[in-house]
Amino acid sequence: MEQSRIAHPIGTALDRFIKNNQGQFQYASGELSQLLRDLALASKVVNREVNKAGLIDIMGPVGSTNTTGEQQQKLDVLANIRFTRALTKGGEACAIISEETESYTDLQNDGKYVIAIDPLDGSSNIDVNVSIGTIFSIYRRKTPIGSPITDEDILQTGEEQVAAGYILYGSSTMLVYTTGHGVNGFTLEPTLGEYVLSHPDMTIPEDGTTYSINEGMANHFPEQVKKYIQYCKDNNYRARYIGSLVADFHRNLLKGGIYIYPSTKKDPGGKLRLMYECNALAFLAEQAGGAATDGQQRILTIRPADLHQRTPLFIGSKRMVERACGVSG
Ligand code: AHM
Ligand code: MG
Repeated sequence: MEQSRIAHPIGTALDRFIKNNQGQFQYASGELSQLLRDLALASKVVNREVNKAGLIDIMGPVGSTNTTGEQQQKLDVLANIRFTRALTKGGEACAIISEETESYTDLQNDGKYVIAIDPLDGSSNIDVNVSIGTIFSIYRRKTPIGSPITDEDILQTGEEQVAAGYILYGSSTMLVYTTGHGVNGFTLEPTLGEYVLSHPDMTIPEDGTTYSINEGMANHFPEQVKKYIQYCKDNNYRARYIGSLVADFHRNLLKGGIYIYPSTKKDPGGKLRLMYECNALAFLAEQAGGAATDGQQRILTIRPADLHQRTPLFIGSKRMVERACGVSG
């Protein structure tokens, strides 16, 4: 039987919140809680590095390229190391799928969870002091412990996530996550080094007037998307595009709005990655009362064929997503 939600006052520390809500989780073990704590701890270390990036020589490209041919930034690499280390030490995760590694990492332990992570998303913003984020998805492993990890464990659909979230390194640092029982946001109190509950039970407005899209590419968008952008303009909507998915998503979650990265002539399959960028945000969006699709189907129902698979993304306020996809209006 599902445990009823415990009301928590603003200011509750993340650790306490996780502990008190442990019973909501159907597997009723402390392991998921520990996993969330490991991710939170690693994010504090990454946050420290992000914040001092201007002071020491860790900015700029590291010289290698990642799996999708983009140049890796030093902070991307560092963030990947920090999260991988925390998850390895923690022992609850048996495998990690990361934007920064070609194949998944088999941690060769008895962990029950598979993590998909974009350790530092918004790489073009790292060098220019603009908000960036970490995105994570948590799955149960499917195969028995002790047997080799297989595609069945790795290539799960978004619907199979047991928890997901992001960390936004912005004007303040926030951790927002869901375990399928609503969405809660925590702000890092820098002097205490603690995440405290600041945004309980987050819901996204059903409709909004802000649209976020890289409009410079409009000539290459599908007709339906061009039509929707025109609709936004005709209705004097606000255009807001940071170019950091977590930051754009977070603003729209709080205020109402839509983020679109459609297919383009250059990237017919879209640009964003299903497994470690879109699925987590889609889970959060739906939990907050919003929607996330690829234009036709719910993001969470797409069966990945590849770790680094891309997808178009329409995400945010429900009415806006429906209209942008031509379902209404
Ligand atoms: P990245 O994984 O290389 O950082 O790319 C993902 C980012 C998203 O955060 C952002 O919304 C999008 O790419 C911006 O792309 P563009 O510069 O094409 O508008
Ligand atoms: Mg990314």
